[in-house]
Amino acid sequence: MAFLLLLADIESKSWVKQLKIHEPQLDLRLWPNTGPVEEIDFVLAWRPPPGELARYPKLRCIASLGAGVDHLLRDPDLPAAVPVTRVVDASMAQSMSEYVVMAVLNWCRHMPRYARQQQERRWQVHVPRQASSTGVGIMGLGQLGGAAARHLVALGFDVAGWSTGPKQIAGVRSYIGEAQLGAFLGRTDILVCLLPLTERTRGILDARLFAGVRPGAYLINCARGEHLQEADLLAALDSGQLAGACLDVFVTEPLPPEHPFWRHPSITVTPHTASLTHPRAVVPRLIENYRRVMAGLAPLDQIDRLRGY
Ligand code: OXD
Repeated sequence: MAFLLLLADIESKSWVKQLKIHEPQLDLRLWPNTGPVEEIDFVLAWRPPPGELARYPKLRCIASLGAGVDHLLRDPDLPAAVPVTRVVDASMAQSMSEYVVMAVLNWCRHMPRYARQQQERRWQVHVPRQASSTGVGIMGLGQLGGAAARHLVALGFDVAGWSTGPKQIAGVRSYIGEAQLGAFLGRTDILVCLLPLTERTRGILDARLFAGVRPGAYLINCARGEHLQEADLLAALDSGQLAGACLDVFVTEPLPPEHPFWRHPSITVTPHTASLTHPRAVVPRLIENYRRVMAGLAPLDQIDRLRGY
């Protein structure tokens, strides 16, 4: 009945501490020191090497350490019959909303320009963009996108969302599927990507999409780097169709020093920090799931593998 912590590029110390607080008897193994593989029942994973999870023959649950599960589903050898769960946590939704609100307000209040002006000691006023006449379009209205949309509505923005199915969020106009994508983009001044990464959404932030938004629009991507066609963003910025972008996620992380995004005057880069998973917040639910699985019950927060999230 062992619990494996398999974190490829994350510090494990605070996870171990919280797991031990909430389940003192836990037989906790720290990858790669797994002990006999047939003893592992439950794994909490972040970016495991492909093929690794197929090595545990008695696995009963694979828990993603984040809200996203693309880092698990891209493994062709992921054991087919083992349930996969993701983190569903109010503090992550709050944190993501704060990031999106920060980026939206930064743009509306011209903060990237003022940062440049400060370097030059230049005093020049730019008229703030008004919330009520700024169309914010959120792609993905799940737990994170829905929370961000509510915060922006509360600030008075003209908010719409685009998703695969209809969503009812007060004050948010809902657009559905490919058929309504054009109408959704056509009213968008600030495009926010909070989609899950699936085969259908990979590369979705491309030239065609950028051509559909209002001229001079702003892009905020805090989903996955693979949603974005990087060359198409650079071209849209060059042509002026997009006026700027705030990016938290990248195809290659850490973003390589030679990458053009670092030095681009219209791009703000943050290091995948929009919404971090806090062990203290999410370990109680993980332990609840561990106990459920050990008792022969289905875990909570399971994803649908066919849908991809
Ligand atoms: C997540 C992330 O998936 O932080 O939670 O990227």
